[in-house]
Amino acid sequence: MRWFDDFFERGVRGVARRTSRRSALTRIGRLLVGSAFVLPVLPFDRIARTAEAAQKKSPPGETSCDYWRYCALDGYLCACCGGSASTCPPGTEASKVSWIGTCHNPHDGKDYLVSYNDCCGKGSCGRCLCNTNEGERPAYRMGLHNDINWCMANTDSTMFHCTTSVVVGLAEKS
Ligand code: ABN
Repeated sequence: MRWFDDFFERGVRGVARRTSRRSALTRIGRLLVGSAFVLPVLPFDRIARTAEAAQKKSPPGETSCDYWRYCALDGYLCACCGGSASTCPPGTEASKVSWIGTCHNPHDGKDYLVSYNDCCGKGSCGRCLCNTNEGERPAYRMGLHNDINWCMANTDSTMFHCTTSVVVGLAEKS
């Protein structure tokens, strides 16, 4: 194997003779400076990252079905109909009866009891229909049933307009 060692030794010595340490450092330096100019203009996926950051900054608001308080809702959001998440629009009144849900608030990690009231007295609002239905039960559990016009119990008008969601308090742990 002596010839093998000699062969490589000659090769390595040849390269060392032809390249000075200074020229090697110059080349490495050029490479580093070049990449500092080139890398920032490469087409990285900046748009996706910007959208992701924007989403993190603004959690779903009152006009989005994903707003945490709307987890067991079936109806048009009153926040899209001239009212707010918890108040009926002018000219309508809250249903005398309501159904309830238990929703998880991602901001404090707790579960809350939420009361859903239909707002009555005008025809269907028709905006922001949400059907989240978490924990919803058929009509044999009326307090958890949402697929019904709860305005039917009101005396002035039984017309359904939209639905509000009112946080009642912390949910009891089962
Ligand atoms: N509770 C909302 C609703 C109203 C009318 C019909 C179905 C559901």
